[in-house]
Amino acid sequence: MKTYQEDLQDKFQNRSAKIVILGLGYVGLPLATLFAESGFDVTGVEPVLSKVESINRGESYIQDIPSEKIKELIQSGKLKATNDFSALKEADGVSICVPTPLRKTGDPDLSFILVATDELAKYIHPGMVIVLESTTYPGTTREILLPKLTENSELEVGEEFFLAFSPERVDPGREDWTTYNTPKVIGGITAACSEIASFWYGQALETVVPVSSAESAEMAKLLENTFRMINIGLVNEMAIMCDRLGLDVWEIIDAAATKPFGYMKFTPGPGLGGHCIPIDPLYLSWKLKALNYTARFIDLASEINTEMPRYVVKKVQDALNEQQKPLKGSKILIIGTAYKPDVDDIRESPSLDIIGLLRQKGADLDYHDPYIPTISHDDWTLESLNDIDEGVQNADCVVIVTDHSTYDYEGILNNASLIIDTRNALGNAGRDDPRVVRL
Ligand code: SAJ
Repeated sequence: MKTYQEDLQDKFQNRSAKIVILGLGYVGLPLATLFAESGFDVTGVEPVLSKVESINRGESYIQDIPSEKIKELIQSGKLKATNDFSALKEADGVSICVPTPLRKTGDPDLSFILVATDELAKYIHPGMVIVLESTTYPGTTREILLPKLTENSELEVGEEFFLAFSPERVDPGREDWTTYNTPKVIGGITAACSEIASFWYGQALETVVPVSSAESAEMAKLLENTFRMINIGLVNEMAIMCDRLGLDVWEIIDAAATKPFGYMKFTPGPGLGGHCIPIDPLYLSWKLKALNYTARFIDLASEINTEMPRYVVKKVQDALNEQQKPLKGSKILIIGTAYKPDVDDIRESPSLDIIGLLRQKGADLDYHDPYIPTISHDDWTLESLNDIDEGVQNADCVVIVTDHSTYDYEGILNNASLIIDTRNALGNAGRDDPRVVRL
């Protein structure tokens, strides 16, 4: 008589295992297509009906996944989408890829994980592997998911069902490192959980990195993104210090980056955007606060990064002041509003704070972003300008907030009367031009 683990191993090996992905966002959809391409029957459970219908029509809404790939997998029957959680009834392998944002209070918002887990608890059965991918604080898998999954089922974890954590490492817009070839860390509640979850993912991903526990996998992800957030905070503070010293932070960063070892280049900016880097570390500091420990590096970096939009607005105010122009009533054009170059995502983007602050000070605002046609935030709504050249010519001050690669920076420089370049997008041409102020 085979154990459940052995039976699952066979099903993963011969592709008869049924896969369900909870959440078809920038993590879940690429993962679903990868498992489907590797031969599994995959069902994506997505609560937003318009997304379900889009997938079933063979249309992708995720930048990194072409519609042709979705269409092919839908037509082959390998992939389908639904908003009905009962698809879990037949599932052998389940990946949970739901958002883990922050509440307004700054505390972790696990509501999406709780909904997914409650639905899973209805359909859990012997011989099921469940992998949580959503970034969260160490202990979530064991302390939150495990009790909910066993309270009514009395199933034995590591024997009858298997539970693990595997951090998503999707970098939206990146083409060199994809869901397939980015090494995947996986840690289970028990050794058997690590083994079977790693075996499953190893059927579709290039490299799987098993670790000893779910907590190790949860913490590895937080280390990765906290590392990033703190180093960005450091380099933002370097920009502030260089400004005080009258030094060119961009030249200094480039000089430091010539060191071939022991250094990693980060660049200052108008603040920290995206749904990962500004948020993930706060899950860690929140957890440690509950253990009476203050994660000082995280708190300080978060404070500096959060202050950068205000720092940029002061640069705008001071530069207009030099031209005897009050900020109030001045025409300001924000160039680039997405949270980073060449993506169509505006979540947590510093442009939102910069626009809000400039509006509060009475500036007459426009923005241009080819990826972001309209922005509704707090109490304001703006549409992207169509004609950037006209916008640049009419503006008293242009603020480059996101340096999309599609912009004609030479043209912007030639047509503008004043530019605040928060990304050094103009390079040395900006350094030598009196109309350009850099961070
Ligand atoms: N930023 C800076 N200076 C830098 C780097 C980034 O100001 O030197 C800003 C960006 O403009 C952006 C924010 O920080 O507003 C986040 O940038 P990011 O490059 O970290 O981009 P993300 O948020 O897409 O980060 C993703 C992360 N992926 C996941 O969390 C799954 C991260 O782990 C990756 O390391 C990162 O992509 C990457 O390598 O690009």
